[in-house]
Amino acid sequence: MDYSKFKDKENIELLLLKYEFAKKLLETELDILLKEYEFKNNYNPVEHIKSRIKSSDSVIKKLERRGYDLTTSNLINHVHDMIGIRIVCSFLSDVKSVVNVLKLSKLFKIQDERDYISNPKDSGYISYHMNVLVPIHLQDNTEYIEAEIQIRTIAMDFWASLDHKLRYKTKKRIPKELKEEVYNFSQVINDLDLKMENLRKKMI
Ligand code: 0O2
Repeated sequence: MDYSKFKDKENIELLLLKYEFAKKLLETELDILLKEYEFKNNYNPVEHIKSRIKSSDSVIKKLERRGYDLTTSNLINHVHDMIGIRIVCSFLSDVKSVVNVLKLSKLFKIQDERDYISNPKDSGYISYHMNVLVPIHLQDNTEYIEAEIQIRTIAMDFWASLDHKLRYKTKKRIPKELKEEVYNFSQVINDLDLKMENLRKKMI
């Protein structure tokens, strides 16, 4: 992590520590909520979970791209996914179940939800995003640290990962036909998710 370009770099170490604390708390909370769900329903809707703290390179690129000075307060206010958790589910209906389970949490507050499943992005990106505030109890005060949880199916994850590699962050201008092609593949993915969901309904 290289934050030497930050104007107030002396503040960054403590801030990063707080993100680490919040990430640990959130991971444990998700583990509890999802294991309890599995126990009660005798079914695990989750294929896998990935979590990360955003790299300094990505933070700097994001702030610069949006025209913000490199300061810790801009990082707190404008980088909403310093903590990123991705929950990858098997079927479409599992995404809904997981979202509903997360809404039961008494640990974090939901700050914002973006349903890119009902309303996919123009790129074709499909996923469910939930931004939450995780309380961390420090010696003298309680602070609320933001995290972004992305919930999606394996098919959505497949498309998003390849899209990310292919073009999402490239500086090159991508021809309209290629953008359309990537978009069309997301429709194929969406169709596949619906077909798998129907199949599942017939089988259980
Ligand atoms: P990275 O490298 O994945 O971390 P915000 O983060 O809320 O300030 P934004 O873009 O308005 O900014 O929020 P949004 O749309 O919820 O997107 C946040 C994240 O969703 C992105 O983080 C990506 O991970 C993912 N995402 C959004 N749109 C696309 C897309 O078209 N293709 C792919 N593959 N992923 C997308 P970052 O920080 O941009 O990137």
